[in-house]
Amino acid sequence: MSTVFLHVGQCGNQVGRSFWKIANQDKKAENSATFVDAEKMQRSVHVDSEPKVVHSLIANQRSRVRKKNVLAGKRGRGSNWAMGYYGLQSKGDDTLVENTIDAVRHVVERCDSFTGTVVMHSLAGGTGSGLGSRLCECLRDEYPMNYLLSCAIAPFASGESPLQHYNSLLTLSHLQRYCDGVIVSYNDEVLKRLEKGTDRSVSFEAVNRHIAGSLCGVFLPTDTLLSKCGYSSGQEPFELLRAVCPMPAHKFIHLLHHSKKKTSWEELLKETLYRLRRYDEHGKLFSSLANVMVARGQDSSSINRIQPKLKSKIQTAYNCVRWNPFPVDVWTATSNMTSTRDSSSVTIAANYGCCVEHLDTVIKKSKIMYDAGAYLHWYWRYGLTQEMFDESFETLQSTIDEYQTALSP
Ligand SMILES: Nc1nc2c(ncn2[C@@H]2O[C@H](COP(=O)(O)OP(=O)(O)OP(=O)(O)O)[C@@H](O)[C@H]2O)c(=O)[nH]1
Ligand SMILES: [Mg+2]
Repeated sequence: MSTVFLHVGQCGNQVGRSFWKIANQDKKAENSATFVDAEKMQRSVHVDSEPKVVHSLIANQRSRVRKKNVLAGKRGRGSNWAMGYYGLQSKGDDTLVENTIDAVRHVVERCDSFTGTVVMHSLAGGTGSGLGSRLCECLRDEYPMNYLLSCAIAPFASGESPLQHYNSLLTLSHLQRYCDGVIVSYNDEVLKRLEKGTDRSVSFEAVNRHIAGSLCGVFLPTDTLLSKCGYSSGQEPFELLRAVCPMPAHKFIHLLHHSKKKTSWEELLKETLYRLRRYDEHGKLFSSLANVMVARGQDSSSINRIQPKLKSKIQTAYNCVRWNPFPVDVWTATSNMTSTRDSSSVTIAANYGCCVEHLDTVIKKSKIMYDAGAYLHWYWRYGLTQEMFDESFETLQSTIDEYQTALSP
């Protein structure tokens, strides 16, 4: 089973670079048709509206990216969702969508069995958000029976761009409509975690390594899902959806990842859960619909003995809903490439209530600007209509309502 990875915009490609650095070191991933083709080249497509970042991916001789899977436009989309979604018709940059879908099609044709697409992109950049949304829409249309999973990066809350709330609103509502699952990584949350215990400033590269480590934590092959003959059939990215998305309308997945050298699994889990945000800003406990814990490290098979204890700790920390009789699944892998040598890692994927807080903030901040008519002319100029904006507000609000019903005790 094979997956195609699509990296969109600067952020999607930079996080992608860190992701592949880890994935390409994992022996099981290297031999799994999920990630690479018969010639060991990545099953990945890289697109940006400007050339610098994507072209640097193939500058390296040992790069496993196929040159024809790298697509670049002529100029960036100015942090404007509408410009990314509709493209620059008059500037000869209008073929980016078609060319990207063509490139994905060629990668799909090289797969014996194509399972689905993983899209990595930011929620705030014009390309990552607008072109990312458009590509998800086209992929759903082109491959209606295959999985579509978005890995989206949420911007820092303290204003990077005045358009970031609109862009997040429009993108999140598109992802809710067209994707089967949406893993949201929050730049603020990752930065805060990495800053703890250090007085040095944390680089974007370190943030990307952490995000990539958590994605690899759940995507790389596990021993739990190996076939009987010991071959990885590569179910992980989409088996995750089966495990943590018990209802089709509840698609938002949160990742918590921690690694350490030489420690017991109980201790590692304790330290991981210590990093979990359990309460919202009003002091109300978040809840979770379903979780998967992936433990990676040499003696991970020893976990079987203590599984019930670990599951119970996760169930309590995440305040899992009562109606789900199996709210925690555990997968293990003996190899751990997500961090330094000899370390073990725990990654927990959860369909967690913190997404409601994020969606609610995006709606509220966008609504204040929208009602004042602020910055809207930038969106009308590139073809966005008022109906699309109104639909996006409605889609996100009904997502929140559905979550609140499912999460209520
Ligand atoms: N974690 C992480 N976030 C990034 C990175 N680069 C940009 N971002 C975030 O992504 C958002 C900006 O998106 P970009 O990916 O730079 O923009 P783009 O998709 O290329 O779109 P345009 O440049 O507007 O055409 C901001 O919220 C940044 O904080 C990165 O390498 N890592
Ligand atoms: Mg850019």
